[in-house]
Amino acid sequence: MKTLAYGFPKLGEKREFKSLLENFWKGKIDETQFVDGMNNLRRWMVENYRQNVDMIPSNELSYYDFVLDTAVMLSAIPSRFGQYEGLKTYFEMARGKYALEMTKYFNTNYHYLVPELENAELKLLKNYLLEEYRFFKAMGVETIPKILSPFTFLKLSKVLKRKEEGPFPILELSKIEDQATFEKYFNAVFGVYEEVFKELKEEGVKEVLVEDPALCLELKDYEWDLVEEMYSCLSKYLDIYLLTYYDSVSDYQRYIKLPVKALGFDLVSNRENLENIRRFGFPEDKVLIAGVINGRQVWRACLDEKVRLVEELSKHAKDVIIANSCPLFHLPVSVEPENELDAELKERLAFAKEKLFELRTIKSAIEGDQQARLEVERVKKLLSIKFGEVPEVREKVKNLREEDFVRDVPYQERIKLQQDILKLPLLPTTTIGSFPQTEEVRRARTEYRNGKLSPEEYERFIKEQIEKVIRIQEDIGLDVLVHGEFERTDMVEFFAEKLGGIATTKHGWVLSYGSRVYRPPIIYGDVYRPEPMTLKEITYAQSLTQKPVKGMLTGPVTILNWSYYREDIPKEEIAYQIALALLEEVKDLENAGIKIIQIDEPAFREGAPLKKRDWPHYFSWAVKAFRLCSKAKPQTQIHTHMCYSEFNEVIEYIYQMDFDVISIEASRSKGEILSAFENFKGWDRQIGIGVYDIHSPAIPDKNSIRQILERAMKVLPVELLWVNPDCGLKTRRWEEVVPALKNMVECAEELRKELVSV
Ligand code: THG
Ligand code: ZN
Repeated sequence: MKTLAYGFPKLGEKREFKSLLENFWKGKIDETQFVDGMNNLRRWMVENYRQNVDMIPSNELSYYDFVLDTAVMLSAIPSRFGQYEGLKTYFEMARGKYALEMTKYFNTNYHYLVPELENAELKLLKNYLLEEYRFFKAMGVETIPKILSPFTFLKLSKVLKRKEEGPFPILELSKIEDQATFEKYFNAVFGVYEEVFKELKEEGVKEVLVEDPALCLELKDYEWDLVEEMYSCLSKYLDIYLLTYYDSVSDYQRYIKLPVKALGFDLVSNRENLENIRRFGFPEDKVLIAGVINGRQVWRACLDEKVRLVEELSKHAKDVIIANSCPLFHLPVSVEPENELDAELKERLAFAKEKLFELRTIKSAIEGDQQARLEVERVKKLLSIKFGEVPEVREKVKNLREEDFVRDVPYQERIKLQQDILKLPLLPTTTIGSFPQTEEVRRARTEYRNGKLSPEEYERFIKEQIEKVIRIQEDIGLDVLVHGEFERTDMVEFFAEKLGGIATTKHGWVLSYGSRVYRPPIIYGDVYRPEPMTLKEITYAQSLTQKPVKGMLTGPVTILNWSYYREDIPKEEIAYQIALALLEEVKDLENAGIKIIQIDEPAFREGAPLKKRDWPHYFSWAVKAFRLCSKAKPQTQIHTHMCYSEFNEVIEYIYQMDFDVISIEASRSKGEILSAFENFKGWDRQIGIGVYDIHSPAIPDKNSIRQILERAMKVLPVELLWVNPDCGLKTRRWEEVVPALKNMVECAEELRKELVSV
């Protein structure tokens, strides 16, 4: 019996990955220093594997995103980037002015860059697998190159439908929906993979790890046909170890017949894979990769159960490999440095390093190792003790009734009451909430945390920042203001720190995209609000201006989806607990005279399971959780915000959330999101289509903003439109933000004048 692990976090113990990238971008280090640093990280990752598991993957350290690497490997480089010139082009594609679109990888908070296929002429540009294999081989380490499958690659890609020239070329991209297009690109992509595999074989490589999570989506027959064809051809070159994750495979019968050496199963996301193995058996001639250690949650595994599970699987399969259930990069590196965590909680946690150790322990215990057996027993006892219960919270959730999820007055009536109070112009302008988190702001927060600034001094500092940002917004001429969120680190972490039942870490960083990191909080117990969370800052901001200031909250679904969460109660119950805590905040804000409350739900879509048949259940509670926390007075205008997801397919559910206004990120895929509203019969909610991409440092000119607004006006009545950037501005600099917003406001004013004079 062997162990395998994959997807170990590349971030490094001290976020070295982030520093290397950012220093390289700033020109503080040159390419040689950059590559040397990255090679150190590569060795460190492999060393972690080597100490614990038998099979070691390579090609796991992408300089930005592994989907982008796959696109580069295939030379799928849109023509606007010109000839590929190494890292320069690579980072242009990732974060340049006309960068690729970014979206979430399946149902996770990891963002990948969406490959854009302009045509089906692809060739092998860079064999990353071979390069990395050689790198480790030279050190005397035998690794198994890992790659995304051609199939999943295509499921994540978009093809170019139409290009609209103009000051800002608008691209109409769409997922591949029809068989002919799919086959055309499949053949092209597949041809390059054959070459990659051929080169590996010539190098003496025997095995390859192929990640194919798209096999957990509901697929069409022709898609399965292509997958079969693909593996029967690729298997001629190398032994394929197939990995699927985030859900059960969608067609067990077809999956187990794939002509590969080993078949991987996620055995923690739900019970379906296991039930299928039990019911239908497992082919004799294949290896079963048992994903038993959860790569997405931080809980220590009940090793006893895992040992028994692997033993059971060994009865079905001749050969079993013990593995993690999905990539480990959803986890921080190690629990060890978390000195400030409650000891009882810390003991229950396992991050990436500890998960590797768990894999090793399971194997050793099965092989009869005495020490491992003692560890299994110790963990079993530890986990049997209950933790973090608050009976009142349970009671409140149990007593919820249908009317708690419904606002008292329907939208068409509410909107009149709201407009009587707010008196907003046509095309009202606003921002999403955060303003630049400057060095000064970060420093003040750090100094406050380590006691260098007293609470009074810190409060004074935040108040100064709020006053400054209110004046700036008034100068720019925005209609609805925000307080800037200077007191907040991350939009989820901030609330997690204030809520009971949720812990935050000090070093638990996880990559979100590129070099951007966040620390997912840990929901370990029943959630409640000990005291108001945002009231002081918002009401202070409102006291400084006649214009409405939005109260800013993060929604229950997002707090839940961007945190690790307990698994002993249903996810929906946790969502309702958080929603009830947020509702208390909404009421406090209303009572303090706040007229608009924005409850952001950027993770609303990504929480959806992979299979559409599971969507009704997920969205039913996700919608309800939002409605529960947003049951405000009819006069209070409820906004929400979403970004970096594929929204089109879930627009019906978004509508059911019953907000008054939504702002939605769309800068890189406007055509697509607008067509969703076009196709939606009876869409009546106000909507702010992001008019520029905050992800890029470029300052949008008035023409490009106007182009987007005019497009939106063709699809939606102008009365419904708001004007805003596509996301929060915290990662931008003031020098970029002020001129960008000025252009935006001027553009809205010009359009207003023209519309009135017609
Ligand atoms: N918070 C969380 N998840 C998110 C977002 C967020 N997911 C989607 C979306 N926003 C994009 N993700 C991020 C994540 C991190 C950052 C920006 C966008 C970011 N992080 C700082 C950094 O990497 O420098 C954190 C540094 C710090 O606080 O010290 O800017 O907003 N949970
Ligand atoms: Zn956003």
